[in-house]
Amino acid sequence: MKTVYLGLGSNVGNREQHIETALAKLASADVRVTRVSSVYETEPVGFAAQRLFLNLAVEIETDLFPMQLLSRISKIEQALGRVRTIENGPRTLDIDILLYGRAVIHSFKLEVPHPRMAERRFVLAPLAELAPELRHPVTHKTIRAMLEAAPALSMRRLDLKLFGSPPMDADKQR
Ligand code: GSY
Repeated sequence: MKTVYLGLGSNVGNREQHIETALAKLASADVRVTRVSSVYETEPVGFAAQRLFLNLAVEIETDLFPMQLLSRISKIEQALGRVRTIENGPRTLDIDILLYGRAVIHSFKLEVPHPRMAERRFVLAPLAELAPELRHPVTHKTIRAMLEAAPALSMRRLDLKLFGSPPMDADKQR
């Protein structure tokens, strides 16, 4: 069983609903959604002329191998109507594998840890809620330290309840 961290983002249509649906689809016999961060509304990075994103991080436990998990995630993105048009452009829902245990993967289809996570405050702020002391398996920096070093970004934490009662039940917080 591996502990995996995912980053989710949406900036098209009903963003909250897309995230709710994705979380519901993700939870399955072989994927246990263990913790969900707060949701942040964030300034778009990469392609500025688009709507603000909602971003969050999710911790799951799974026996799926990385490529199996990627395939599961791609199906969820497609079910939510994701079409890749503009590079770094708007998306109904994007799910990135940020960390898969301590695995380091460089394949044509998948890179883990996510290669751009160090530059992305919209990834690190929610992830730091779940796992501030977790270390990046290559740089060995903690997520907290990565967040402190990340470029500034306009963002605010929303008071949203997703997937039951997140941000997580107090007894599940570490
Ligand atoms: O996979 C990342 C998609 N994305 C985002 C995002 O999720 N949030 C923000 N704020 N900017 C982004 N730019 C890209 S690409």
